[in-house]
Amino acid sequence: MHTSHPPTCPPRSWRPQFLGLLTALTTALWANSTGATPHTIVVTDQTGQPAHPAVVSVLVDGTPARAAKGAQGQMAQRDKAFVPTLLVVQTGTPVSFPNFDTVRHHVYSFSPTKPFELKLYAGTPVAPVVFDRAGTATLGCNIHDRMLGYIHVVDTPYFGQTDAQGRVTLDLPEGSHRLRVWSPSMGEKRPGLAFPIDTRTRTTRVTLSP
Ligand SMILES: [Cu+2]
Repeated sequence: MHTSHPPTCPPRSWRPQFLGLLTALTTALWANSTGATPHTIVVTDQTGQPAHPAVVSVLVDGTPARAAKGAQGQMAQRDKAFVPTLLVVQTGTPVSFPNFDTVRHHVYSFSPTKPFELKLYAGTPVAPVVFDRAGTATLGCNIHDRMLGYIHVVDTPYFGQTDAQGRVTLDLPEGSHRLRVWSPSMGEKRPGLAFPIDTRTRTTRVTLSP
């Protein structure tokens, strides 16, 4: 008797390869379904100190530049200051400007990214301001000269701000992407510095040149 297997059963020698393929497929599917892996970016300034505050954004091919419907941001005014001092949003995000002070504010920006003016108001202006171009808007108040804030607008949903140690961790899709770092010290005219980033490593360290 030589028919130890039914005719449909593959020869014994095929099985390890088949199992290997199955494992590879399962791994690929698992990676796709989990989507993103945490990646830490560490930013240092030219003096070797942690860069803070700094905005980190990662451009991933195939990702929509504009924010999904429902995105929103908030730039409050509290104790005659912008809170937060630096807000990062994705392109197309409406931002509200609630005033939590008892005095009125008159917020404006002359920046080409988004020139606007919210005339003397208390409470929250009815309409939010939509930030529809990437770049940086410097904010001021006509009443309080010392008020200074920034809204940095990025063409990607992958962004964050460094902490006091100059670190930020983002969940990124696997692959090679483009990293951009901007800090208020660069001024609103500069888009930020570009660096390569690859998720095969867990950490990317970058230094800001002058
Ligand atoms: Cu004010």
